[in-house]
Amino acid sequence: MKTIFSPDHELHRSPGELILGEFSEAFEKPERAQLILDRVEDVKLGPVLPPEAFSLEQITRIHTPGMVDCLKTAHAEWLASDRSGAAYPYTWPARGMRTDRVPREIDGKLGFYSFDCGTPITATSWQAIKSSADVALTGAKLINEGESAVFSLCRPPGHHASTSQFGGYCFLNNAAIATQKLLDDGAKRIAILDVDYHHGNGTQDIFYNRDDVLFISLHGDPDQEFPYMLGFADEFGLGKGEGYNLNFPLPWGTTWDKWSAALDVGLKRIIKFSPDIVVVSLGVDTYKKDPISQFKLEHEHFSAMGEKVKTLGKPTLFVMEGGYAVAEIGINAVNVLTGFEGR
Ligand code: SP5
Ligand code: ZN
Repeated sequence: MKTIFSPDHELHRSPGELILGEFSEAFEKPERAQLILDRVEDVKLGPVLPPEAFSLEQITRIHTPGMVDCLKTAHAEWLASDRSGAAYPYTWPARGMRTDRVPREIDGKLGFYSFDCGTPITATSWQAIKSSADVALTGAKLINEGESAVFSLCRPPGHHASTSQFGGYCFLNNAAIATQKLLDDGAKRIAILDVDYHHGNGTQDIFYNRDDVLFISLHGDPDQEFPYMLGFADEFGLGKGEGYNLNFPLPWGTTWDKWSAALDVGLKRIIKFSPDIVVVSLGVDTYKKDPISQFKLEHEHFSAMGEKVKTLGKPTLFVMEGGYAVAEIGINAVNVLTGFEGR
């Protein structure tokens, strides 16, 4: 299958994040995408193509113009307020506070448009963020043109980003943006299968009241794991979206047996939905050696995962999300794709 990739991802490099009370090296780093690309080339997955540049209108189909503008201008405003380094939010609208007005000052604005402090914006981040969305959109375009499967090697990732808040290493929701384009170009129903270790809170929220997008997510139980405040089993969707959201929160230590049993239930729901296209939010932080995660999947399980997704028999867009066991990230991510291809 074709891979879409842009070296622009290197323009986003987080200087660090708060982990266990310490400011530590960021887990979400450029080497991740490079090592996945190396593996794509090693196994000869197929041609590697650059993304096309899409208009911002395709992005504001999902995200608010205010949020997009913040991502674009935050770092310049940060510097203009006599700061240096990357722009980090540090305060957020808490219960009882106003969310009907956008703060004017940069610290307020960063808090308004984000939900954590692990997702800093550097001087060149926007170019990487925009390219990552273009990588997903180009994948969507190729699916529309008849490809049966495409790998959008996105970085930075996207599934934590909602319509108006970035966080969890994510700025724009690449999978949601691609999904909306597929619908805009004629698809009637899309299923998003999110296999990242973390709940795709942004994607869920974006499509929560819609019945044209089925969102299925397998992830660390939010009682134990980031993002803590969404991703429970009783979240089924709202309004006409009721019944089109399905979460499988799983405990620390989950092995392939339990994980794949949940996947099988999710796949059955997808079959019943009968989507035109499947979008996979492909995180490989379920790997047993992932430094921030607690599932126990092994290399061969990623191949088996791809084989199972293939049984749906639908055009499939794979959108890269998380995975932080950097040395083995290429094997794990590409095993899903070669498993899908039956090789
Ligand atoms: C796209 C994606 O996978 N985002 C994940 C964001 C997770 N951010 C919170 C990380 C918390 C790490 N917990 C500490 C474990 C250190 N051993
Ligand atoms: Zn993750």
